[in-house]
Amino acid sequence: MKTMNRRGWLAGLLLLGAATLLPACETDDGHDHDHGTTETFTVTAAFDEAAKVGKNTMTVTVKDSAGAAVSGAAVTVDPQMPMMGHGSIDTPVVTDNGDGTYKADPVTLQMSGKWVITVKASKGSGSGEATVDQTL
Ligand SMILES: [Cu+2]
Repeated sequence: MKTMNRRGWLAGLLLLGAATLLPACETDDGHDHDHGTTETFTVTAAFDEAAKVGKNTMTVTVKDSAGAAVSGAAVTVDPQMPMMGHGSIDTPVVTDNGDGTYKADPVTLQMSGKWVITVKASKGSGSGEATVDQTL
């Protein structure tokens, strides 16, 4: 009798454990069917006006693999002069326009020569990157 009761109690405990674990698994599966995979965003970037030595602005566009605009992404713009091994004196501030485009300001290219601007965007499991070559 005692053994039966203990087994019953243990079985109940196991069921309780399974019941509490199950909803978490279902929520996780239902939330993201591509769990563990990544999506590639298409990232494009262009200067708003002809690039010059000094402060510029750029507009970045982010689209998902279906071509839909991606707003709310984390976007970074990093101008570098690879031949000289230095970057910009300013870190561009990126503002979300809310329509899949982002404004980067200032994109400061403080000297003439070859610049490579690396633009990265990520949101959730998606990410993308673009580089813009600009010689001044
Ligand atoms: Cu330089």
